Amino acid sequence: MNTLISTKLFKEAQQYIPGGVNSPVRAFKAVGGNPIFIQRGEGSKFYDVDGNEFIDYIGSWGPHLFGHNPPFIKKALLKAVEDGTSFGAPTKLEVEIAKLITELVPSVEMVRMVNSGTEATMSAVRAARGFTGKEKFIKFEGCYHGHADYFLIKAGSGALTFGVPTSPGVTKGNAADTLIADYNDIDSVKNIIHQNNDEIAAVIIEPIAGNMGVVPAEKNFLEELRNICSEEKIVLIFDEVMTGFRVAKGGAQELYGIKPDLSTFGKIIGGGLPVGAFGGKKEIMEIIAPNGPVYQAGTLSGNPLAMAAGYAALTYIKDHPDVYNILEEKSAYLENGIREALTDVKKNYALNRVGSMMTLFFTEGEVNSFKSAVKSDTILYGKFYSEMLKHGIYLAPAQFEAVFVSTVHSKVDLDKTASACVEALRFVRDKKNYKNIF
Ligand code: KE4
Repeated sequence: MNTLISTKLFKEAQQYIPGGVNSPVRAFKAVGGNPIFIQRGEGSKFYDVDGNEFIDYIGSWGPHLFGHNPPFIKKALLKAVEDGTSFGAPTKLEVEIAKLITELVPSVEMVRMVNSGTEATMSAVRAARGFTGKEKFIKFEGCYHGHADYFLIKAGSGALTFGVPTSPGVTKGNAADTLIADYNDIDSVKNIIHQNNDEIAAVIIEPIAGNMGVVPAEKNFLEELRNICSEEKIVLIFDEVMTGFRVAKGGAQELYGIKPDLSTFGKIIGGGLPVGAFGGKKEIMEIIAPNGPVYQAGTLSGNPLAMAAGYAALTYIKDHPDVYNILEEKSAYLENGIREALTDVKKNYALNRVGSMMTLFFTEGEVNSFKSAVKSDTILYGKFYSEMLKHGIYLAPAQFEAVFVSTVHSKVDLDKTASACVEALRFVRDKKNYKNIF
């Protein structure tokens, strides 16, 4: 595969941008080789600057539920830009999208738009602290909630990929208020609550973890978590930045039938533009400035272009509830193809899927916790990744991530992916000294 222009661009990029990328996971450090630079996307595919075509399964890390550049989002954006890009004053569309989110996600009575998932989770924890007057909060090892200081303690996603789950630059003071529990282990939560008598403002969790790879919460675990938070007057925050509008119209909370006190969103609600949101119980959200004393702000929050793209995406979901049946059918078909490939190479790797998000872990046996997820052979994954790339399949360039199926991945795409999977798994199996390949 010719990647000359990408290689040249990457060399130049590294002179001006840390690591040559604007977000670490894009750098291919976890899988070896150089990142490819993308020229354009269309439907289930995108094309790099050297003209190579790829079936894309990261979909910008989740936003592209309908593939790249869906006509109805493009149309909404082109119309919006005629009126200007940003005003720094309220607009009608902000009211419309807020109403629509509260309609699609019943636990959300009031919502504030922000510009990223990090801003959403950061603001949600601040709201919980302001509402309860307490300072500590619980997160789970392997969950990633963006890069705000107090989340970068035993975090997932890129922090885990690069082996720095607890980042330098995060102060001891910040870390002191972040308490770490074990995912799917309710006793670890109970112990922390018992040890920190009445000092805990919130629990934040990915109800379906995507950032240690896909690891769904067990239903009884989430139910017990909900009950404990209610009893202890701890704000339960579902971080649905990845799962919101991805796994169901109402997100993971709809699948589990559990109502959090606050929820955070991102990705899909921006239709590919920078958007995040946090919302939930009115009694909590009313504490946010300018109504209440908890300050939270953003120059471009509710930006007209981002709102136009997000509103078009959410309106499509509202008007086409069969979207999730289509996603389930395509994703189950792909899962089946990958399982057949695993049978072909006689490997029992864990393949976790919820709806249209999934992860193939290079470890045998069940992956239902952080500890089991990190048993994966990341070097083997990296070699598999590179082989799949050669076959024109673009997966997440890191083991501890999710891949995403869109409504526009065709049967031809899925069949091509499954057969590439057979070839890549055979190659990795037969390459005895794969460790020396990079
Ligand atoms: P952003 O600040 O990157 O928009 O969102 C942070 C975030 C918060 N919560 C969850 C559950 C998330 O998955 C994310 C971001 N996801 C990663 C992918 N694992 C973004 C990719 C990247 O960091 O470049």
